[in-house]
Amino acid sequence: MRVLAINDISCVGKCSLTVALPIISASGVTCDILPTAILSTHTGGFTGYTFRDLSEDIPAIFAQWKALGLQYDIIISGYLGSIDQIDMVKSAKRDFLKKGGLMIVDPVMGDNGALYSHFDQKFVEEMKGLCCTADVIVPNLTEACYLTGTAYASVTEKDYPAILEKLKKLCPRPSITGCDIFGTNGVESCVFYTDEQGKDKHYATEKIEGAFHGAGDVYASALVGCLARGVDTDTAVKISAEFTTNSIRQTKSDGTEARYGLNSESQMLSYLKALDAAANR
Ligand code: PXL
Repeated sequence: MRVLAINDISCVGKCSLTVALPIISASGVTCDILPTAILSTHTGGFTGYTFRDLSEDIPAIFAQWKALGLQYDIIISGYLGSIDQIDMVKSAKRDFLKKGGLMIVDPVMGDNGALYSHFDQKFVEEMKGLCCTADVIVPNLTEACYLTGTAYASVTEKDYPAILEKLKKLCPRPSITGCDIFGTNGVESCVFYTDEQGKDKHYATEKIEGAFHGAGDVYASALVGCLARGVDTDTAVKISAEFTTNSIRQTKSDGTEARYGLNSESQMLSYLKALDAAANR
């Protein structure tokens, strides 16, 4: 099983490839990478970071990979620095995804109701086009709102099913992370998702207060690991959501600054145990 992760390298801040590569590899599958840019830190909560766009290198990388005849079972794309890079992901799918392989798009664009620096409405429109080429998309609630033209500020929990329904116009198996619901146990954080039979479902974990950077990358990487090992969507969502919540809890108890990313390292073993049990069922 061979996975290609397309994302940036943020040297500091535990997100994108520094999260995807360890988690997907530890899941027990080959993870090759295509770095889209190299930044000294990620762009959320830091200033003065360096940003080297690697777009120029990508045609030659693809040419060599074609000569090698590389083909992937799963391609996952994450942070993309420009509209050109969105086109580059589309061409990676055409040239390197096996017939019947899985295309997963994490439409990284924003959080907490706002777009990250460098992104605008034109980028959102192009990202919608990329989502249309995917089998699975994993936006957070902010990104789901931008992709569906929903006003984030007025969203309540009653709206989540309708947002999921709208996302299905882009892609058959969307999931939305970070959806707060107010149940009998207090506030819970939910993933709303569509399974491989087209049924809409949700899975709730404990809500831990705070804005934790890189949570979406941990969730998406764990989901890829599970799907790559043949785990069904329900179990993959459950394992990935629990791993992410455990990592958030660890980060909070360690007291590290949220912008430095999730301390998921110490939670990896329990993720892998859950994955192994599900994959070998
Ligand atoms: O975690 C998402 C992400 C990935 N890569 C870069 C980012 C962000 C979010 O801010 O800035 C460079």
